Amino acid sequence: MKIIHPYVWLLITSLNCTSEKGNTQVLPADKNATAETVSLYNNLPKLASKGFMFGHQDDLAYGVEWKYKPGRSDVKDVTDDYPAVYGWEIGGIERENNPVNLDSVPFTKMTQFIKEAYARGAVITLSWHTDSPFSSPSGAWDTTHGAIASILPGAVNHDLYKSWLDKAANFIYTLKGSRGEAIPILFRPFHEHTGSWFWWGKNGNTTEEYKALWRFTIGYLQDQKKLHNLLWVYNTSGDFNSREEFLDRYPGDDVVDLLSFDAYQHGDPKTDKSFEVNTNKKLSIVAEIASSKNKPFAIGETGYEAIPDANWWTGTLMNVIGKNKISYVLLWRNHGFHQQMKRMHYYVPYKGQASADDFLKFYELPVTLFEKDIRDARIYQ
Ligand code: BMA
Repeated sequence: MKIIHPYVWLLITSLNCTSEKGNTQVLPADKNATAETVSLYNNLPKLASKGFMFGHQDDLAYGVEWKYKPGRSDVKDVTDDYPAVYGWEIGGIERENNPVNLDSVPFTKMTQFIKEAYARGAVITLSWHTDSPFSSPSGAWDTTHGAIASILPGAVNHDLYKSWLDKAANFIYTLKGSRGEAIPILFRPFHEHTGSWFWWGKNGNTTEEYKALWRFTIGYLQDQKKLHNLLWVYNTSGDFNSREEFLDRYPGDDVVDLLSFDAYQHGDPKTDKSFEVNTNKKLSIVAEIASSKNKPFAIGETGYEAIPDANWWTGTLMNVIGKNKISYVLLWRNHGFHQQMKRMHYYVPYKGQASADDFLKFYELPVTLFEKDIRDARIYQ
C-alpha cells in the first residue's frame, strides 16, 4: 500500500469540498460557484460513465421548416424526446439596445427557452460570437489584428469590452430557476481560437494575449458581476495534432472547467473516412489531457451540413466518439434554407429527412443520452 504523506493528503482534501450529503465534490474554477453549478459539475463525469449527452443549438427556437412553435423541436419530431443539452448564442448582446442575437433570436425568448429546458432537467451551454472591438457592429469575423490587445486592461477599448461583459451579465442574470436560483451555464467564449476566422483567433493575437483575455473575463464576471453559475469551457477548432497544440493557449487549470473542440464533416464519408479517423484521434488526445487534469470533455460543435449521408449518425458520428467518455456532443443549428449561403444549413434531421431513420437508431443506443435518459439523474442536486 502506498503511504500518503500528511502534507499531500491535506493538499488533496483542500482541493475538494464535502457536500452536506457527505460526498466529496470537485469544485469548479469558480470557488464560489452556486450549489446547483457544483452539482452539475460533479454529475458530468458520472453521466459520462453511462454515455454522452446529445445537444443541439437553438433547438427550441426554430427548425428547418418552422419558427417559434411552443414545445416544438426537430429532435423531438423525430425521436419523441428532447436533447439533453441546449446550445444558445448570445452574439449581439454587446450591441446597444439590441433585442435579438446575430441569428435574429430574441433574447427574451432565449431566456424563456432556457428556463423551460432547465426545468425539465437539461443542460445549457452558451457561445458568444462577439463583435470585433474595432468597428462594432462588424461581427466576430472581422480578423483585423491586435483586437485582443486593444481590450485588455489599460488599452483603448478596455472600457468598451467591460460594457459588453456588463450586457452579457445582465442577460445571464435573467436565467433563473423556479426558486430564483441562477441556472448553471456551460460558458464557451472565444471558441475555435486555434483557427484564424474570428478576431480572437491565432493569427491576430499572441498566446499571452489570449490567456490574459480569458483570465480577465472570468475574473470580471465572477468578482465584479458576481456570476457564480458559469462553468468555463475551453474550446479549440479541430486543427490541433498534439497535446501541446491543443494546450498552446490554455489559460490554466484554475480557470477552465471543461475541455472541448469543434470539428465538422466535409466531403462524402462513404468515400473519404478522414473526418472520422482524424476527429477520433483528436478526441483521444483531448481524452488523455482531460484525464490527466481530471476535467470533463466534450465535442463543442459538430455536424454534417444537410446530412446527405443516410447513415451518418451510427456510421460516422458513433465512430468519431468511439470509446471516449465525452460529456456531450453538440450539433449545430437547424436554420433551414440560408439566403446568404444559398443552401440548406441544418445539422439535425427533421421528420422525413434522409438520415432520420438512422438518427432514431442512434437515439436508441444505450450510450446516447437525451432528456428522458438524464431526467432521473437530478444533475442539479
Ligand atoms: C455559423 C452559422 C451562421 C451563424 C453563426 C452563429 O456557424 O450558423 O449562420 O450566424 O454560426 O450562430
